[in-house]
Amino acid sequence: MIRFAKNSLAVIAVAVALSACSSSTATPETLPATVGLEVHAVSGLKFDKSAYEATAGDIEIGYVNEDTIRHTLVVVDGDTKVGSFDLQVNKRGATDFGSINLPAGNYVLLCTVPGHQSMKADLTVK
Ligand SMILES: [Cu+2]
Repeated sequence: MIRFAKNSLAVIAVAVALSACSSSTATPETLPATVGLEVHAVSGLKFDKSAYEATAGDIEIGYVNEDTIRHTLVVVDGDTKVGSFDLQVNKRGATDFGSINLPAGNYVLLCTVPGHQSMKADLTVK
């Protein structure tokens, strides 16, 4: 009985490892359901959209890397980075997420990796 259980776990572990491996090349890791705003870094040093929208208050932002190199994500208000919010995704399929509290207003999303100035998008919070 114990041996059977161990074997079952091993089979499950292999299945999970295989599915995790295949998903990393095709679909990104899943983000928590609490994520209200999803931003993707795509090839060509850009985000998947040039403008995003969110609802004022605590905003859970998820970041997905569809590119092959490292990218970060910060929120800027005017010239000032907002709080300590700083997401980082190191390789294709990597995800990161975090919460930031924003009052209504117009913000900018940026990637802070040197040379990635083109990774810039508007964030309108209503
Ligand atoms: Cu970048």
